[in-house]
Amino acid sequence: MERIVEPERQIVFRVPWVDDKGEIHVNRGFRIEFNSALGPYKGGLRFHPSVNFGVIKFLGFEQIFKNSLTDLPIGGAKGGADFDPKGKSDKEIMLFCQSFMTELYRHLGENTDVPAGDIGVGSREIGYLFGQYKRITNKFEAGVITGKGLRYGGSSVRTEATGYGLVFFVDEMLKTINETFEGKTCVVSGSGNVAIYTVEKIHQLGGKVIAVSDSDGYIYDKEGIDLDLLKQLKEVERRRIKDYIPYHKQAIYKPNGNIWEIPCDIALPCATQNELDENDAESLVKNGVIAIAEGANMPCTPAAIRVFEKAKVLFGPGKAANGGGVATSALEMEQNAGKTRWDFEYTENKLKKIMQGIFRRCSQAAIEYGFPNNYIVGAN
Ligand code: NDP
Ligand code: 2IT
Repeated sequence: MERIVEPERQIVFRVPWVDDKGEIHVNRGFRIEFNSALGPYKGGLRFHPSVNFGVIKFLGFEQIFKNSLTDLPIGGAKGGADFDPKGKSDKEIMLFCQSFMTELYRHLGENTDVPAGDIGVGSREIGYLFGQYKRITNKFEAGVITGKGLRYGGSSVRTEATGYGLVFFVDEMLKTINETFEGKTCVVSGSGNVAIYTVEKIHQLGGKVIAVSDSDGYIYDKEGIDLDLLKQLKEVERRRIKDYIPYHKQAIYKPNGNIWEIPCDIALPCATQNELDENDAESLVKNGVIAIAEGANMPCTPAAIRVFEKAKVLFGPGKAANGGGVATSALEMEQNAGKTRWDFEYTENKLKKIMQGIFRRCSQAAIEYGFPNNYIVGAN
């Protein structure tokens, strides 16, 4: 315990950048290289104003165990900055990413430390970060960062991986009670990368997602979320979730609304930490929820988890259920090392097998230690 709770290395640095008006700003950058027992440090970068040492540390600590559960050769890390990407122009984002990498590059390497995305960091940011690494080092070292664009070393399915993987994991949990996604009503919080591809896979498997959210509120669409519109609004136009409403008369927007009050069979928190508390858990249980799984990192508070445990509903902890993202990052590293590219179907199949493996390991460990069906104990 003493050795694992102490990060191997903690890096904190200044990130100065110039906005479109010519004003200089200074943000704080972090990289916590927590553990390299199993492979190079691996984990995402988060750009969000709430980022501080504590946030990056808990994420990095979780990442050690998540990565080891995938059974792939990756150590644990996390990083980011207290930078707020909201409302910034492409140029401002680019200048920030370049400045961030101008300091971070010296700590990275395909066999040393390999970042990826997280909240506020998607393929646009990864592209700027990778480009700056390439300029400074004069090396096309593709395996130094994952989540790259498909034309310069990215892996197919990486964009979809966390959401798809989450749904594959839940599908395995449902099998234990002879259930499937077919006909199930689902609520997914957030409307970013993880949420969008969670919705996509649920719809492919015959379930219906009736609500998604952002930090301003949620939308409820009894007809089921219009996925093409959601992608257009969030991925292409970078707009807010309330902008869904003018396109669908039956949909309702609740500013500051609590998404967990909506009755559903399956609840999947996919936004951020501590977004589902004890009261939320009680209302989900009262409304007959059968399964909850964490797409986000630690979205359920400890008190909420106790409510789910008491009610004996299926619960998939994040370090197991959302491991599909980092697992597919490891597949991207494997393709980069082999200078090769796999197609979508092949890669998705690999992801599905990895998620089934994670589930099996959690399930078997839970039995072995006398807590059958407790996937938290199993994962830990
Ligand atoms: P995105 O930036 O793509 O989306 C984040 C979503 O969560 C947005 O809808 C955002 O709303 C909402 N959100 C973020 N912070 C808050 C907050 N403080 N309060 C309320 N809502 C918030 O990030 P991802 O989808 O990539 O990440 C979502 C979660 O999944 C995170 O916990 C992340 O650590 C985890 N995760 C991500 C993986 C990945 O591969 N991307 C892998 C495994 C886990 P708004 O736009 O209003 O901020
Ligand atoms: O929390 C996570 O697992 C991620 N943000 C993905 C990390 C990665 O290296 O792909």
